[in-house]
This record gives sequence, structure tokens and C-alpha cells, in this order.
Amino acid sequence: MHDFKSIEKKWQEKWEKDGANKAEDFSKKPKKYFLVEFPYPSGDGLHVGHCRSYAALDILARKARMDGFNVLYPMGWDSFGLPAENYAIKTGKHPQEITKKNTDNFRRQMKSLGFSFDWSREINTTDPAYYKWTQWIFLQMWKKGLAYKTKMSINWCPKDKIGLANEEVADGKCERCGTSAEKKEMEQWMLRITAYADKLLAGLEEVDYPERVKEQQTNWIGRSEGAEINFKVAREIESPKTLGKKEDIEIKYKELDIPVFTTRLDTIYGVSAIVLAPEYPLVACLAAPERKKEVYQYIEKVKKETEIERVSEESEKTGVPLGVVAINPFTGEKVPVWIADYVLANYGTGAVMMVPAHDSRDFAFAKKYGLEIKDVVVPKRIDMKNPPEKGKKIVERKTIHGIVRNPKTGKILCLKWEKFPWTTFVVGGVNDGEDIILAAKREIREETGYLNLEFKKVLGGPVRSEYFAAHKDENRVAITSAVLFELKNEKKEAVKENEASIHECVWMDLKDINYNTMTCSELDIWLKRLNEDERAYVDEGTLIYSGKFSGLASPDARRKMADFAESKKFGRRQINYHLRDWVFSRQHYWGEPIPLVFCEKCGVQPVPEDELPVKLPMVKSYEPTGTGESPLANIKSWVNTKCPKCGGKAKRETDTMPNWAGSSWYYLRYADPNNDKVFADKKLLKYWTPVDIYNGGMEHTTLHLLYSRFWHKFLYDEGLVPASEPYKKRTSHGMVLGEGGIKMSKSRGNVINPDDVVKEYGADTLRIYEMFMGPFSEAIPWEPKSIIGVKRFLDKIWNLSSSVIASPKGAAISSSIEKLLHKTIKGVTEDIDNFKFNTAISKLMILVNAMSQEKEIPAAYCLLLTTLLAPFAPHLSEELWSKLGNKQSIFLSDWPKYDPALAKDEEFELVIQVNGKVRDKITAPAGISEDEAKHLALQSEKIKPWLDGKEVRKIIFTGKLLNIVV
Ligand code: ANZ
Ligand code: ZN
Repeated sequence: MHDFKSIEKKWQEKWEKDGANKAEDFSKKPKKYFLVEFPYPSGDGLHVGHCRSYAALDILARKARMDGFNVLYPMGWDSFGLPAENYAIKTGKHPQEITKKNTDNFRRQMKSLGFSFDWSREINTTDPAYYKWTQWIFLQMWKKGLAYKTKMSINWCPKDKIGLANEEVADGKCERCGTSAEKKEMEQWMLRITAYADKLLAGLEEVDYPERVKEQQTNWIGRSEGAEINFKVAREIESPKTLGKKEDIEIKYKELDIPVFTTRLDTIYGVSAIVLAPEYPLVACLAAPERKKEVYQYIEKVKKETEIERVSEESEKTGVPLGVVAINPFTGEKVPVWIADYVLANYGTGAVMMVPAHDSRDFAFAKKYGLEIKDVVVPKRIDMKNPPEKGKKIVERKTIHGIVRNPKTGKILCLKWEKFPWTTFVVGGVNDGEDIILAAKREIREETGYLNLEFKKVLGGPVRSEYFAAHKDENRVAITSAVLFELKNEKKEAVKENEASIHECVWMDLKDINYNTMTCSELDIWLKRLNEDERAYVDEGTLIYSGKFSGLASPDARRKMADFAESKKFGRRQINYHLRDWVFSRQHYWGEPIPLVFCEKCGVQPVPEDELPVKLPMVKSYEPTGTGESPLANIKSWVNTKCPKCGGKAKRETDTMPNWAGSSWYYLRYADPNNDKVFADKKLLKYWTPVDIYNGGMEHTTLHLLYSRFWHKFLYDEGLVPASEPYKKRTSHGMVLGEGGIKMSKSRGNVINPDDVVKEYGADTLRIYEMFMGPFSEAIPWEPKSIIGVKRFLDKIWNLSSSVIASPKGAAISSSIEKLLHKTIKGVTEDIDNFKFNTAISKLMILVNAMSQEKEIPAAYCLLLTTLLAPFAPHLSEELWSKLGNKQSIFLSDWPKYDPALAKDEEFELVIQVNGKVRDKITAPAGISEDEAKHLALQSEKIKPWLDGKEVRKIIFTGKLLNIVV
């Protein structure tokens, strides 16, 4: 047992006194900048999830120092935000006081864990000396036209009379009082992040982020390549004064172009309607007089729906027709114009062309309102058994496959051909004036005689198939659909002689129907649809019924159709983004004041730079104003000010910034935290930035990461920062869950307080446990038993040092230990570099096990082990290091090197079985322990599905094989 309490305290004090973790500006050593997301200092204190992130980069930072780097590993506080403000309202304490108390607690906790932060660079977003620069950067953006004010609808609680941030609305209700939140239009400051959409996308090419992070950012930006096509609509020019009374007014019409945005121009021959957002500006004057009343009612109804409800795949789409038509410029066809909730006003042009056959939402809508469904893009098949032959004429036909099931036997009716080696379904052409169901019925009757058929469903299609029709000696392009029937009874009529001689009826089992037994190149499509509902064909394909574009593949068709539209001047290529501008105002007290003033004469004026920061006034009350304005609006002495331009009366902006503001540039401030002339000195930025590795949670991938990249790219364009991207590499830790894999939360009472763990087991144990619990990027549940295991591991190391002897020569040490030691150095080095902390620790455990088998251990070996352990368990390592006779800190020593010859891996293939069946083979280090093998096996992706939800009864380990019994 080692006395971790006194050891940990002793070394923490010594490191602090020696300034051991200070980063040195402009040092000759190469720099490394490690960054973890700085926390919001909540009243709850540090979470074990924070520790996972900080411990990981602490390991990197400590190892990098031993590798000879000048390391910057800073920490600070992202401390503006609602919880402090709400707590202030409740308790009457000032948010600043609350923040101070919380940050003191967080700092104490972090120090108790031995994280090697350079505390001399601590920053705090609520410190006026810091937010002066947040305000300054905002003003630079404002000057460049990147900040603008506009009416936006915000969440509003009608009872509390306050605007609600998105995170304050749970289930559509106000988080404080449970009243249903409403929408309220308010003037808001916006940041034009959309101007940086392309740069933010392009920048992703330069950085080393995990694929899933890049993907999320890409999707969030949502670049969409398509086209805008104008549909001509007739519009009233004089709108009636009364609703619905046509006789009162004389109505004149004028032609008007309505552009629609589509990513699927290849489907334009299948358009059944034009659909406008209900908010579309012209709706009122477009609607036919007799439809206006219903249209207005519908618009009111949609106002109550949220955007999420409107676009969700699940929710039922509604709409009403306007009673006017639009002309499809490709076909000249007239289609009706509708408004519908699923079309959003603020994306694309706010108008879409509806193609029910190829878009799921349009499909559901057309089914509901009986609109036409026209297939124009279909899968393409070439019958490889009867491929088209060169030189034969091509005949295009619309055909059907009639598929008949006998419900009594489950068998399917097929035709066996006499002259050809074919077995087919009932096949035939569709005559003029027939639909596919009628045609199929007729063909079944003619070819098989069955009379009483019950239509079940269209099995799919059409499909465009090319084949050689030997019986007609021609190539066919068949546009084929399949229709499924069931026999009502087995009554038949006689089949005509000429049909009967071509093929005979055979009833086949469904399981015998496959590409070997059947001549049908669309078979897989039909079979798939047997058990599936009818739906839109949303994939790409080949165009049919599309005039001169028929036969082209979708991408090629889109290109040619866009060229055509551009040449005829009724359309153009267009790129849209889903990314929206950033709502940058909050109507709260505890945020950075937006440094603008309004003068009646001069309009919006920036606060002069030498008057920054615009400080938050110290007040007693933060109660909402009741008008939706920020509490600052009530503080007249603060609001009323002088115009910086004309000296006349002016008012301050009372909105504050969102708490994303301070975190959008904080990593720059760490390079020069106390500068009061600039946000950070250019030379220091050049030395320290960009950040080499930035670790944080996946929940910050789309907002914080994107916002800070946006600010950075702006500063880069202004020539104020040296690199175009802020973070070279991004990594992400998985969440620490409560026992049993559920989220830790106060209400469940399963939150682990790091203070308790440190008290009982020590900081080193907590650090190693959190790194050992599983792969770094995965969510892992807390497991008290494993902590005890980690504690024993550290005690074992402590005890090892009692068998240390002075010189390696004096002792009979097995050469296998020496080899293992070099292998471990290699493994741990590589694992740390690759964020495989859990396997690094496993390797250390193997080494310690092997060493403890020895009677005596040379001091040199023990020193090596201690150095390898140092980044993980800094306190214990520093103590052992000094007990082994060293005067200087272990962190001033070099990271050990290995001899490649000795480190050559001795590995073997560990066979993993589940219930005696081999399910995986993994390469494992020779001499692996049972625990280790278990750890590896349970983390194998191939094994996990076999254990899913089952209880592990027993584990048998033979050294080469591990059998898990469930
Ligand atoms: C016709 C069409 C046919 C479409 C088809 C899709 C499939 P993304 O990729 O998100 O950009 N759309 C356009 N503007 C819209 C709006 N304001 N509200 C709702 N939907 C809108 O999606 C672009 C597609 O979403 C567009 O392409 C349009 O429907 C629809 F088989 O046009 B598409
Ligand atoms: Zn003025």
C-alpha cells in the first residue's frame, strides 16, 4: 500500500512551486500546443467526463515534455451563461460571485488530479479584460458587414415573458414553468457565417479530424448542388378587398415566374404540382378568389407547427391548392400550384417542384390528395441471358409482369415456354387506354385462363430493361411494372389454342424462384417489394418518358437538362446551403454586452475601441423585463449614453452575446493571456498556434467547432492570425456513463464525484482508471470494481520497488524481462501517440506482472518502468523516481528509447470462442494475462454481437484460447 494522500499533495505543491508546467514563450525547443475544451464552471463541480478529456491530453503533454517539447497545456473558464444568471435570480447573489466560487472549486479539483495545466495562463470569459477582445472581434465583424440585425422568431414563454434559448425549451415547453413555448418575432443580431460556408468546407481538407466529425460538419453546412427552374404562373394584379366575394371585383392576371430549387432536375418530367411554402410572399395574391378563405385558414394553422414537425419524415404532411396552374417549362404541361407545410420558406426559393414518384414526402402527399404519380427515373436492367443483339431493330414497349399467388398453397403461377428455355411470369404489353392493372388482368386471363383475381399491389417498377426478344427477332426496351394478384378461386376459362401452344402453366414455390430458375431480369426488385409497402423510387437511375433525355443516366441527364434550361433562359445551376446565419443576440444579463449604440441622428455606431470593454453594470436584479428585452434594458443609467460620432443622445444595445462567443477564440488568448493592447501578440500567435491537438466532446462538433473555425477564418482573412485553421488535429472522447450504461444525472443519483474517488483511491488511480476503462472515443459505463483493480496495480508497483537492487549485473535477471521491457517501451510510446491509452496501460500491467515474478530487480529496470508510468500516474512515479535516488523531477528526464531488436514483437493469435465456437482471432502479446485477454476479447467488434444482452457465465482461458460461456 502506498500513502497516496501525502504523496500526491507533496508533489502537487512542489510542481507548483517549481513552475514545472509553465510554457515558455519563444523557447528554442519545438512547441506543442495541447488544448482541451474549457469547462462551464457549474455549481456541480467537475464531472468524471471532464477528467477523461483532461487526463488524456495530460498524458500527451507530460510525454511531450519528456520528448523535449516546449508544451502549452492551458485551462480557463467559459463562464457566461444561463445557469449562473438563473441561480442569481433565485439566491440574490451576483453571477460574478457565483462564478468565482465555482471556478475556485473547479481549479481546486483539477489541481487535486495533477493535471499539468499552465495556471499562469488561466483565462475567464467573464473577465472584462478578456471580453474586451470578444467585443473587439465582434466590432471587426460588424465593420465588415458580417454582423447585421434582422427580425427573427424566437422561443417565447408567455407566462414568464422571456425569450428562451433553444436549450431552455424541453418538449416544446418552457423549462422554468412548463408553459408551452410560443414564437415571437424580435429584432436579433446575426453573424453571417453563411458567407464562410465554402471556406469552412474547404478547410476540412487541411485538417486531421476524425471522419465522423468531418462528416457532421459537412452535413451541418449541407452544401446542395442543384438548379433553379422557373415555372410560369398566372397572377392576379388587383387583389380583392373582401375575401371570397368574386362578383365585387374585377380581376386581371399577369404572368409571373416562380423559381423552384431542385437537386433532382432529372425528375422534372414527373412533376405533378408546384408547392410553395405557406409563408411564400405571393401566396395571398396568387390564390384564386374562391380559394382564398381556405388558404388563409391553412396559413394560420401552419403558424402553430414547429420547423422540426414540418420537415420530419414521420409527421403527416398537409396542404391546400391555390386554384391556379403553373407551366412546366420542359414539357409545357400545366400542373396545379399548392401550398404545404413541408416546404420551408427559408430554404432554396421557398418553392419546390413536386415529384411524387421519386421523393418520399411528395409521394405521401400525392397519395393523400390523389395527385398523379409519374415514374420518370427507373432502375436499368440488361438481360444478360438474352442481351440485346447488334443490328436488330429496337422496339420500346410498356409491359407488365402479372404475378399470381394461390393463397391456399402459397405457390406462384409461372409460364414454361415451349420453344425457348425460359420460365417467366405472365408477360405482356400494355395497350393504349389501359392501366397496368387492367393490362395484367387481361394478359393473365388470355395466357392462363384464370378469371377471378384479387388485385393486391403494384410490386414495383417501372424498370427499363433491354433484351433480345428471340421470338420476335428484335431488341426490346421494356418499361416493365409488376402487379401482384391472388386467386379468389381456381375457376378458369379455356385458353386459346395459339396461346396454349406457346407455354404451359407451372406453379412454383416462392423459395424456388430465383435467377437460375426464372427468366426475368427485374426479379430482385419484384421479390423485394413482395413484403414491402409501395414507396417512391428515390435512387438514381435511367430516364424514361422524358423526351429527348430518355435513356440517359441521372447525373448525365441533370447536366444536359441544366445546360438546356440555361440555354433557354428559364433556369440556372444553383448551390444552396443548409447552414443558417448565427443568431447572435441573447436577451439575458450574464453575457458580453454587444458594443454598439443607437443614435437617432447617426444610426448604429460602434463603441470606440479605446472605450472597450463595455462592462456589464453591477446591479442587484436580473429579473426579465417582461417585454422580451434583456434585463439590461431596465438599467436606464447604463442604457442612456452619448453618441460617439455626434455626441448627441444615444442608447446602448441591450442584447448580450451568446455563450458561444467567448469560446470562439479563447485558444488564441492562451498564447498571450494578459495583453491589453491586442487580443494576442502576432509573434506569440506565430510561435504557438495553430493548436496541435484539440480534444473535446462529440456534442460540440457542429456548433462550437464550426463557430470557432468561422471566427478564426475571419481573423485569418483580416491578417490577424497566422494559420487558416485553428486546430490541426481534433480528437473526441466518449462519454463516461453511469453504472449499467445509463447517462449520469442528478435526478438518477448516479453521478460520480471525482473528489470522492480521489479521497478513497487517489488521483493516480482515477486517472489510470478513466484511461483504462475502454477505447478512448467510446462511451463507457463506470465500474467501481475495476477501480479497485487499478488501485491494486499501483500498489503492486509500489511494492516492486522494495525488491530493487543496485546494479543490473549483480542479479540473475531473466533475459525475457529485458525483452519485455523494450517491447513495452515501444508499445506504450506508440499507443500514447495513437490515443490507445487503454492498451498502453494493459502493456504496463503485463510488464509489472512479469517483473513481480522476479526475486530481485535491477534499479535501471525499475527506473524505466517508472518513466513509462509517469504520464499516467505522475505522483506515484515522481515519488518512486526520487526514492530511487534522483534529485531532479522525473518530468525533466528523457522519455525512454527502446532497442528495436529487443522490442521485436512476440505475438500470437489469440483464439476467442463464444460457447465453444470460434468467433474472432486477434493478435495479442505473448504471455498475456487472463484479465488482459478478457479485456481484449470483450472489446472485439466481432465478439460484441454474440454477447449482446446475454449474461457472461464463465470465461475459460488456456493461454492461447479464450472461451466465453453465455
Ligand atoms: C424535386 C425533387 C425530386 C427533389 C426528387 C428531390 C427528389 P437538399 O438536398 O436538402 O438541398 N426542397 C427544395 N427547397 C425546399 C424547401 N424550401 N422546403 C422543403 N423542401 C425543399 O434538398 C433539395 C430538395 O428538397 C429539392 O429537390 C426539393 O425537392 C426539396 F425526386 O426537387 B427536390
Ligand atoms: Zn449620433
